[in-house]
Amino acid sequence: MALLKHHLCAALLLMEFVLLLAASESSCPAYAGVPGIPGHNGSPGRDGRDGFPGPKGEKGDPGVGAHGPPGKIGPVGVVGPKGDKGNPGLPATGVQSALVQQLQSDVKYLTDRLTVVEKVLGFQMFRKLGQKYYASDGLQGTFEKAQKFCSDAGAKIVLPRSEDENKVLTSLQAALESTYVYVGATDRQKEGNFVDMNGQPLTFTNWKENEPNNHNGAEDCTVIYKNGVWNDINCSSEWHVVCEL
Ligand code: MFB
Ligand code: CA
Repeated sequence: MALLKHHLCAALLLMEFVLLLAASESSCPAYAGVPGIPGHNGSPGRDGRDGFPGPKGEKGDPGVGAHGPPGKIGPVGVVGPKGDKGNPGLPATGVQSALVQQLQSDVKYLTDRLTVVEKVLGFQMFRKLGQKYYASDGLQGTFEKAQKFCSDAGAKIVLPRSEDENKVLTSLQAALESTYVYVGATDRQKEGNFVDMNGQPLTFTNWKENEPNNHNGAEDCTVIYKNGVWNDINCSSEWHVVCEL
């Protein structure tokens, strides 16, 4: 069936072609055929050439440009007149007063500690124990020289008040490679009654056996031997100086 159709179409096309060919070559009038189906739009043409420049437009409104970078800081102004005195503050409450007092106490403590630390940093070596520092520059001298050296440094001559403090002092003594270090205990006021530099009784001692013995009747000062025991000594002999802060 399909083959028959195919042959029929082909015959019709051939017939149309023959008719058209005859119409174009003969004199008989050709009748306008039935208009064909409109063809598809052709492809767009090439761009035209640029037109002539148009007339100048009217002036535009002023633009709003982006703000430029900030300018340089101007010169310092003249100091204005002193302002009026402010109104008196409200009376502090009990809590505020207590807080202010605590803060004042804390500031004083920290200031005092800072003063001590700055003094300690002026020495070549030191040991810290609790709130105390034992410090030395390795100086040797008489008891008087030792006392003045420490006083000039804002300190006092060392005096251990416990077994622990005694051990810390001997550790510093080892670092100094020192045999004897002066300590702040004398019986210059009353023979045999050793007191501290404020004239107060000693709360801790570590006398060597058979000491103090006031050897030759001329030993009113005190030194600590490198093993930690104490001995009364002549105040004019020269030994290492350690200060206490
Ligand atoms: C004495 C001592 C004295 C002197 C003397 C050289 O001990 O008590 O202070 O150190 O030695 C034996
Ligand atoms: Ca002695």
